[in-house]
Amino acid sequence: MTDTMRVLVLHGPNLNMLGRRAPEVYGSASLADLENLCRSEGEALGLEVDCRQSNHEGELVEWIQQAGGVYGGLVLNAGAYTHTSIALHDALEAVGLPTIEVHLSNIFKRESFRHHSYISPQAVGVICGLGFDGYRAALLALARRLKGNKGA
Ligand code: CA2
Repeated sequence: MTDTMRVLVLHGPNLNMLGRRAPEVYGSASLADLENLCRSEGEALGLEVDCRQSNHEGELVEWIQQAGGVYGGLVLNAGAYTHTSIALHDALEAVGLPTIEVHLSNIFKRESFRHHSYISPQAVGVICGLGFDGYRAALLALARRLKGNKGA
């Protein structure tokens, strides 16, 4: 498979806790369930999907930097770093890969500090509030884009 049809799904801090706490906000399925869904949805779309999670900002920065030339695109749920991290913004700008920002919850229905994202200006699109379906939509959009269809 060419690098263009590889997608890296990145999860930021605390998303390893999915399914263990706060099911009313994030659902009851685990991060492993979500990663399995991403891999199988990706396969159906002709994508090879790798998934990683970190609680450390610098590690996420390094993974984004290293994704250049290896992956065709990124799906990024940066967790709370979404709202704080200029470093992630700059890493996305530097790598230049098409990135779809995803949030499980509708960040605009929540506290005002979640309404601003440092990721969005670097993303081709943003999806929030759809739970796991947001990842399905992100992978579909990336697959279509990587195959040369930019949105029609
Ligand atoms: O809705 C999302 O996907 C978020 O990116 C999740 C982040 C939050 O800081 C963002 O504002 C929106 C938090 C992830 C924490 O995940 C947990 C899962 C289970 C239990 C506790 C935390």
